[in-house]
Amino acid sequence: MTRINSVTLVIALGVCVAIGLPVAAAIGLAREESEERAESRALGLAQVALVQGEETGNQLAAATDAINRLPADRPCDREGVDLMRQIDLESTLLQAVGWADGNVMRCSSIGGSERLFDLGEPEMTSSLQARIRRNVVLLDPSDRYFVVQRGHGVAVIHQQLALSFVKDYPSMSVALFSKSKGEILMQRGDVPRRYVRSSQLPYETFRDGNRQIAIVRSPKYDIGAIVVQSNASFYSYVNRAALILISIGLIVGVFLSLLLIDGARRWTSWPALIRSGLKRGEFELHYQPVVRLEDEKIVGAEVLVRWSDRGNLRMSPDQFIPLAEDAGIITLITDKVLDLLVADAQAILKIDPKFHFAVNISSQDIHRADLAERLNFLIRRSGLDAGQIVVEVTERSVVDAERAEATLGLLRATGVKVAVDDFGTGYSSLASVAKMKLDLLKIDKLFVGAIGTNSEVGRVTNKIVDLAKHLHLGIIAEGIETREQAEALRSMGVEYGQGYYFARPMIPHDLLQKLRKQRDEG
Ligand code: G
Ligand code: G
Ligand code: MN
Repeated sequence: MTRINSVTLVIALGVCVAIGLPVAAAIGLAREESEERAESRALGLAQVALVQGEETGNQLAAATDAINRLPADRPCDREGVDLMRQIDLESTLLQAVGWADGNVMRCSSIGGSERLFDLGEPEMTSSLQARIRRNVVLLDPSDRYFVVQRGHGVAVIHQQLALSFVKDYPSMSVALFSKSKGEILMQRGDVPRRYVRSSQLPYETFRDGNRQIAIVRSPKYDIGAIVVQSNASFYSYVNRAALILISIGLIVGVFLSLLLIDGARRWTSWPALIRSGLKRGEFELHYQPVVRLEDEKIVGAEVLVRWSDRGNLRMSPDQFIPLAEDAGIITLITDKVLDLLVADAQAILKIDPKFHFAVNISSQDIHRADLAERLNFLIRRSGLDAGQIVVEVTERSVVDAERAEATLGLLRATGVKVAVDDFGTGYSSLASVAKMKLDLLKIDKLFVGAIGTNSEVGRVTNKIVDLAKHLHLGIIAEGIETREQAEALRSMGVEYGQGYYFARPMIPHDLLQKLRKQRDEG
């Protein structure tokens, strides 16, 4: 038990490691790759911002040049305002244009010549003599505009228009700055001023803690663009993904471990339960009558073990027989069956002294040295003739080993008959069965069920019967459920039959009653 548990633990750990390691490795790689990517991505975005800034500069220069060409004595007459509206319409990055004298915009594309706007003092003057105001209120008091003035020409840019593309990158901050002043002109997100370094380099990238910074500078205008990729939030995405993946890995690991532990527990405790069930007498025998097809008289029975606790079936033999085989304790069950048979047989023999018993044994029983001895014991104690005992071996167990041949030889020397059970469901050829010098062949219910179905299997049934007769093997057909099947088998020359059509497996009491009735009817 403890050994199994530690084995289970090791397997469970192995499963966790097997799942956890690749996940962790994948995340490590993703993280490394994401650092490289952060750099090139930030640089690329800074480039985009700069191109946008330069294009704004181009439109601004063209607009202010045109406005500056207006006659200085009457810039705000109809032609002047029409020109401004025309420029406004045609420019994609300018919100409005106007003509200013000092700090007062006398006419504009938005206010015509009627409305004046006080622009306030310029905050800075660029190296190209552009006067810059960053927070001008125009029509709506809640909006702030970026206003550039060259001579009399004024161009209005919405604070964030030039940078609007970054809204698609939530972990990114971007700014346009003045190269000569080191001042931030406009920004989206938060770009600390200290990152805006003065340098002649066209571009540079650097890291600050877990932030990736990229700067590009315009060769044409007094502007540069800076992008701050806040890796913290970028990595928090990676970390979140990692967390999810690792959790999934762990959950799967734990789940698999539980399955393993559960499996191991079954594996360890079922044999224990079977052992204690054997000790407590929870096993009993049922008997399924075997009839002679010719007259449908019961001539014997297949002995079928049942595991029940005070009448309640604990587990079907289809389940516990394989479990016992895996655990290597099937021989204990076989011994129990033989013991129980000694007790049951005596009463049966009193009614029918020639009654046959067919006992199922497993492939492990065949490899026992003491099987023949156990059968001899049964013979002595029960008063049965050896020839009244049929040992049913499965097809696979007789064909696979040389040792099987030796044991079967010993068995036949005691005089018991040997039958191949479930014939046709294994892999053996009839020829290899013939070599084993068996006595009987049990045709599996699969073939019996196919009788009259005009199927391939149905035709094989005929062949098996023919070959068995050719090899002088007796035949028992099992799983007979209908009169048609019984008749068809009889007409093929099959001697014995077994199945629900005649009788189901029954307790000894019922078998005795049936046999008494048969005897009394003559
Ligand atoms: O009738 P039943 O459902 O019991 O049969 C289920 C399976 O269990 C069949 O394949 C049958 O051969 C097998 N079986 C029944 N009793 C025994 C037994 O005592 N020993 C072995 N080895 N198999 C048995
Ligand atoms: O493997 P073996 O032949 O020992 O198994 C016999 C099994 O076949 C038992 O489970 C028994 O209950 C079952 N059995 C017996 N007669 C019939 C039958 O007529 N039809 C079906 N389907 N099963 C049967
Ligand atoms: Mn059987």
